[in-house]
Amino acid sequence: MATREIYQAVLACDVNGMPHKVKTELDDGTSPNAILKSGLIAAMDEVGRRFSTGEMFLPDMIRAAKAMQAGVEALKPFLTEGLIQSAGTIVIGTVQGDQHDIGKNLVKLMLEGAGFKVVDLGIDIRPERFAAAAQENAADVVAMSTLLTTTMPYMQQTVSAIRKLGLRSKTIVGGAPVTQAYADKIQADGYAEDATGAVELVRRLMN
Ligand code: B1M
Repeated sequence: MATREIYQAVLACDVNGMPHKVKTELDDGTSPNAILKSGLIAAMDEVGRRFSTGEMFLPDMIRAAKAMQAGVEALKPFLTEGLIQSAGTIVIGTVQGDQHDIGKNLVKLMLEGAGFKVVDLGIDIRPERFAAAAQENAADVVAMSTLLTTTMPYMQQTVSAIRKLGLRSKTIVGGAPVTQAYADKIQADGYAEDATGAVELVRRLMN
């Protein structure tokens, strides 16, 4: 597999070596998407598996995440399609109680690359804060990410907080434990499985 070195570098938590490895892989002709999917994301799935089985502990998971982030940073100029015009405003964040932000940052990056203005609230965002930011920025879409099953209910509370203010912002949800069925259940306007899907979904909702 062409992306094997990148995959191994995440598992080895090689933060410093990552930018060079990504550059070498790109120079060899591997596509940025392949590096992202079969290298970086596949390795983080393996990190998660090892964490669940006790083969890897929290400090290692943090270092592996830093290596992944270094990889995403190096790929950034190649993942974006180029900013042309503001196609709309998106407020994005990771929901209350959740500190995972790698996936959320990828979604943000792809949306920016597709020409949207993205207001990134960060992590651990309370429902009222999402709603207030949607109002302040006249957001077309509010995008929520979560990786923890325990924090999924805050998505529902955020949808309610936005509706309570009578805003016209659409709501979208995503993250590993989230499904289309869950999005339907909490009456969010959409669900996307990955960052590319999020861009397609936002484009669809804004038409
Ligand atoms: Co955490 N963690 N973690 N963790 N962590 C998971 C999620 C877990 C599945 C690991 C496991 O047990 N196998 C598990 C959750 C179990 C559950 O709830 N079912 C877990 C746990 C338990 C925890 C802690 C509770 C551990 C502890 O303290 N004992 C703790 C929670 C802290 C908190 O948030 N309150 C914790 C902490 C951490 C770190 C800080 C060490 C680190 C995060 C660092 C960071 O984000 N800056 C971390 C990591 C790295 C992971 C794993 C290994 C990898 C996550 C990741 O970045 N994946 C993860 C296991 C796994 O997912 N395999 C795990 C790569 C990323 C690109 O994918 O985020 O899924 P992902 O994003 C995807 C899609 O989901 C989608 O697009 C992206 C790809 O294109 N997507 C969206 C995401 N958001 C979207 C929004 C959209 C649309 C699509 O529209 C709005």
